[in-house]
Amino acid sequence: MEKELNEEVLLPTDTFASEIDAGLSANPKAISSRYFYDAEGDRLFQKIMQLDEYYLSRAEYAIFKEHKELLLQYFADQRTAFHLMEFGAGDGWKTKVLLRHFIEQHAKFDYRPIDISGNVLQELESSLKTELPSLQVQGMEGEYFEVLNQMQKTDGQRKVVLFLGSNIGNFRQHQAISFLSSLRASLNQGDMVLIGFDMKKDPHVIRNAYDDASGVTRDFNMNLLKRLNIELGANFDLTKFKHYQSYDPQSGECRSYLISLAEQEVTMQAIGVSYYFKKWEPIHVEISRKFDFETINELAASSGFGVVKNLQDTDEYFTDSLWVAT
Ligand code: AVI
Repeated sequence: MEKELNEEVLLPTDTFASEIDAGLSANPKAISSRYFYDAEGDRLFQKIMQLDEYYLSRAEYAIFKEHKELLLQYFADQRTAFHLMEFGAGDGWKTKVLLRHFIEQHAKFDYRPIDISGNVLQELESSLKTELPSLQVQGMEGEYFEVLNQMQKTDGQRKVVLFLGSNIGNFRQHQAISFLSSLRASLNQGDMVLIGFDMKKDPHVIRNAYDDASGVTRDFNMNLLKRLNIELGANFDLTKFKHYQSYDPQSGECRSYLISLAEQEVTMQAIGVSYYFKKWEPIHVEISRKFDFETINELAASSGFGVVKNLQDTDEYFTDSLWVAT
């Protein structure tokens, strides 16, 4: 049954409502994947990361286990003190491999996870307090670049920024270049970034990762419609949409769609608008790009970085690429 609307729900005060409206009024229809992540979306994404089919997190974890010594050598070149910053750290499962090793080696660093959610930061900080009590942690709430820009003004210490999990794959090439160029503008020459890239591979392996047998990824995508029902007073009938995944091995684009199973009209009370769907009409909801070294080099060069080292897992499924700001 649909959640009853309250007054708060009906107020389209943010860009959320207007972006959804623009996306559903467009042809073809599209909604940004950043709207997946309400509390339920966060919970489902945690579940995805534990799926057998979703190899990405395990591959990056294996890279950190294997190469933590080397990473510390690069990060703390000549035993320089550094700030280890992380964009969107989540529960820090992978990063803790590095943090633990750096502490054991008495590296001079502090850890500064950056997130727009104060709750995420609090949970991470409290788990770190228990697991790594001697670690200096300073969670920084806010937009990524705002936080970095503030630090640039006050602090000359080297920064190393982690952007893991192939989050970069959720951007198109021009968006990725613009994001990375903004990142570069917030850094000083010699600062470093470590970026996780999911690589092109057997297309079946990729498709399975985004269309798992137990249907968690389907629920993750469908949750977007639930979110619109709850927060914007929409009346999506979830039985009239299905999740569909495609992968194009040439472009490396893995795409997620929600497909309308019937001709139908959906109304969104928060904006007082109805949207018409043809039978089989898709809403494009996510792009998860897969990379090769050529594209990684092009991204670095176009955004003001030089590639220092590419680290891979033994299957060569995933690359953590270490760049320096030039
Ligand atoms: C967050 N991002 C890197 C994930 C990905 O692989 O594109 C989101 C995701 N979507 C479906 N499964 C996982």
